Amino acid sequence: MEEQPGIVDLATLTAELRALRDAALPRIESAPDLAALEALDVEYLGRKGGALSGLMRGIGSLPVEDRPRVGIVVNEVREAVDTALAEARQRAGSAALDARLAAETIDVTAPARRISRGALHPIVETIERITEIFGQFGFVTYEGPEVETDATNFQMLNIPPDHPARDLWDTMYVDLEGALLRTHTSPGQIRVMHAERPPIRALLPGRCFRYEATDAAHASEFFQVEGLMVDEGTSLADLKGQLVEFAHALFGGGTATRFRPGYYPFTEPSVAFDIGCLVCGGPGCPACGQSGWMTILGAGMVHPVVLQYGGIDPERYQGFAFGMGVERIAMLRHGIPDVRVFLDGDLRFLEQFR
Ligand code: 2NL
Repeated sequence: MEEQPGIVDLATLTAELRALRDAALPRIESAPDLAALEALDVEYLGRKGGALSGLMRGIGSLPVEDRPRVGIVVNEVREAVDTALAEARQRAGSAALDARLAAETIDVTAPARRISRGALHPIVETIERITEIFGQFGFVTYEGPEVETDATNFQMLNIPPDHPARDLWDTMYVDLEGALLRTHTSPGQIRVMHAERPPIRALLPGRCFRYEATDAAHASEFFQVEGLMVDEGTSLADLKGQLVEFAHALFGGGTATRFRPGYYPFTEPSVAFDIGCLVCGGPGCPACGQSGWMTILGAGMVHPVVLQYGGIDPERYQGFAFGMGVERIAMLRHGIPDVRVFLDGDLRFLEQFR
């Protein structure tokens, strides 16, 4: 591969060196990018196989006194090519940087893209408000399972099999012996009584299920919040005081309240708790059926049999309990006329609560 250097004289070698330089400089000048410059560097100055190295092999055949002279020319040529390469590299480098800077420009004055912000569902927001208020009275929030048993959903709540009161809850059953979808969150309270000892202040929000024909007031899935307080000497006076405070916190301090007799198998006595109609404040209103009152929850003193089923001695402890439909509360707070919108998932509805 190595070519035998031919016999050359000083003038020829000098001319060839200068020709090399004169050929290299315009090519360096017009190289398009750093990669092309790298290739030219190797082509002209490469230690092995570079054009300059090739010519320098001729130096050995010159007379000794000519060698330093040609050395000077070699250095001139190398320096000229080297300098041209360095300058061209600088230009190509800053051109590349300029191009990158131009391409990556950020306009800090451009308007920001709008962030689509989520929000709590009105059911969730209402549950949070209710648990916040009762939290201030010392109630702790618990959750129970949605698939329950006949024992905890009915029997331990003083609703035996074939009891006529079962007609009040049109139950959805699970294909598993004794299992059902809870019709209220009360079975969760039974679980709390089994897990804790008095004093108990428990709040139980959650999804419930009933086999219903759906209309503006009924859905087969809905939410409840139940409360349970068990302690020595707990009385109906405690129930009344805490529920009135709750109504004032949720609907405003001036809200009128009343208790009426009610019926539940798991409480005795049982009551219905009404607030003065928020729409009219008096009789003759379509929102409250002309009475001027709206029922917001049911409550009562926990039946002694239910305390017993919960493992609590009814001779020593008494309790009150209440339950409210979350949709109903949310509808009153936001003026929503139909329960079906809560589970439709229609963004036009949900976006109003941002
Ligand atoms: C309603 C009425 C109520 C209860 C729920 C309850 C739970 C236990 C013992 C006794 Cl473990 N009672 N819960 C009591 C009275 C009423 O709910 O209409 N809710 C929507």
